Amino acid sequence: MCEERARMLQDQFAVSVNHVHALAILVATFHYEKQPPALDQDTFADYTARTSFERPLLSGVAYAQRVMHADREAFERQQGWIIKTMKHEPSPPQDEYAPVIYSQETVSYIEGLDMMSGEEDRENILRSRATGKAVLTRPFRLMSNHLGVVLTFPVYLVDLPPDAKVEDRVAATAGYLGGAFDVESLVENLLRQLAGNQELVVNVYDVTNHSNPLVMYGSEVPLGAPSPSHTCTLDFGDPFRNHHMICRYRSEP
Ligand code: WA2
Repeated sequence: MCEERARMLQDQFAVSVNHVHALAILVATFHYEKQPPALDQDTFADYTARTSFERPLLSGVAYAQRVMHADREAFERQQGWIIKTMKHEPSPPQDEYAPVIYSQETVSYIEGLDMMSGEEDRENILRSRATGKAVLTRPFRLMSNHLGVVLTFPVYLVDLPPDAKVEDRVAATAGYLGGAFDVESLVENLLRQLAGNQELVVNVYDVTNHSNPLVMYGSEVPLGAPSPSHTCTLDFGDPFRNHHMICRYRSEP
């Protein structure tokens, strides 16, 4: 029963990641490879709303553009708003910023915010552009106040070979396409649909640091409790992170 739940969660995670990958290509194609850009907030909001069924575990997706400090004034003048921090204060001067310019309506509250102003989001942005791959944060409280993780794909201005050097990747970075896995509410919905759900307690942990497992889903039973349990490994597609699921019966049958 644990294995079945782990596979189901992993599969829904994988299809969501694949679709965010396609959205990163959509931004590269229509925002950067067309002159003038053939994408705007309304089009992005409409397309992401109509394709949200493809991303069952994501509460919303957004695109944050890379803005260097020297270009900040021109960017703000062109946009008609100023870059704010994730605490909703005007951003103090930084070397560079990652303000959200396109967002799905479900996460419209991150519009205009510098995603580099949050520790977890910032680390994700830096790791995604250095590797060219999809990356995940550790579990943390999202701005929705739900426990979850953020997924980030880099968008580059030019096509890069798979073995491109980190400095070339950073130099070619246009922005970041990402979304929030609202694990707390969307995984709850997923597991509720399964038979025998009342008897089984499911917990998911980020075990990247083995001596400090982080709860990603559930909290009712502490890790290492003496009752019999089953552990399944999960692969969410970021080789830097390790996850597993622990299932146990609520009470002895
Ligand atoms: N999206 C939604 N809610 C959040 C969040 C986030 N990040 N961070 C904290 N709460 C646009 O990596 C780029 C999305 C970040 C992408």
